[in-house]
Amino acid sequence: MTLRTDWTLDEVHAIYNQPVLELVTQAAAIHAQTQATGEVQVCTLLSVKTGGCPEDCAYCPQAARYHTGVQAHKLLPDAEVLASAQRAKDSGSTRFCMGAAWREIRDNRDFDRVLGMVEQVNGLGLEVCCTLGMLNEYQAERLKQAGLYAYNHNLDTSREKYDDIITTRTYDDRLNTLEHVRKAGISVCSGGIIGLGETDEDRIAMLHTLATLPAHPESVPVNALVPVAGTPLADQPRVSVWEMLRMIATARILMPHTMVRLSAGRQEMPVTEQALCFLAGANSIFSGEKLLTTPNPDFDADKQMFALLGLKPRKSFKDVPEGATVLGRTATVEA
Ligand code: SAM
Ligand code: DTB
Ligand code: SF4
Repeated sequence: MTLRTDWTLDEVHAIYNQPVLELVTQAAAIHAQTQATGEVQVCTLLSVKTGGCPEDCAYCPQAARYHTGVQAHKLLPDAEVLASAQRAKDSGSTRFCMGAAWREIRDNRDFDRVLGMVEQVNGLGLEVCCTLGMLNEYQAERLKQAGLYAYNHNLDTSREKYDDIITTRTYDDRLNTLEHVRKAGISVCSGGIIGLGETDEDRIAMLHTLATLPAHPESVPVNALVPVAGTPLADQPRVSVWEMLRMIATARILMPHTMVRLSAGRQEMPVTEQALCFLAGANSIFSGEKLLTTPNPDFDADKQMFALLGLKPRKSFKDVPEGATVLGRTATVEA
């Protein structure tokens, strides 16, 4: 299937606004053509540095300016991070993503320590991902050298809606970071959140921006807002499964080879709703009892769901040719 990065806004509009079951059917067909249906990537998150963030992201429990009761802590000790990565691996996770409540990476001792963590987690045979805020080309290069596989940096919403949600940085800052990640040869993970009070037009515009980047992100997380008391968005109504389905299915149609991740919001979703999301083309989840600071289904719950739905976990480094050596290790390691 040819990958298109020249989608027009009108085309995205037409795809997104189809009757929902037709949209899901179309996405399911593309999913079957381009992906191993029945395989779901299992990723685990760890907040290595929590809270006290200077940014004003209206959804975020870790922004210092909101009083959310999140217990802030400094960068975790290496041993704690490594033990957590080992637990994730033992529970069947293949990607481990370390998050820090930073506005941007600074060239300091904490960054040096994160580079060491990346190296150690990579040594466990896990795909290592980080989400550390904005970065420059040189920092991206250092992460790559340390063995980083993917970097998560979300657009979050449309350019038009952005200023209502975050004022402490711009949409172009976000896009520049993605460019630095791409340039360093790191796998790009970028998506957004729905339920922030945005319109369908905003959702369409965000998907259009992602699908018309110079290359599609290798993974696109679709988060449902987890409303957290103390944040400006605490009283937002929860998004419905129909809204998630439209986002996931449209992302699948626009970016057929991308991993589409059913991300935040699963804790509140019955298995029947999650099943529809897999049908619509989602093929990745976060598993483990916590996302960064909020609850998430644990490994056992997800194992039961996989058994019920006949899903199996995707192997790590699958998008790398079999036998190729990546960062000093041979691809297609343990499932
Ligand atoms: N500080 C870094 C940054 O902003 O890029 C990395 C961590 S930040 C918490 C990572 C992403 O988590 C955000 O871009 C946002 O998409 C998502 N997120 C944060 N709070 C959320 C919430 N309450 N509900 C859903 N997603 C959320
Ligand atoms: C992403 O798109 N979602 C994850 C991950 N990337 C970093 C984070 C979700 C955070 C939800 C709120 C919390 O647990 O603090
Ligand atoms: Fe800070 Fe990231 Fe939360 Fe924004 S989303 S407040 S940058 S931790």
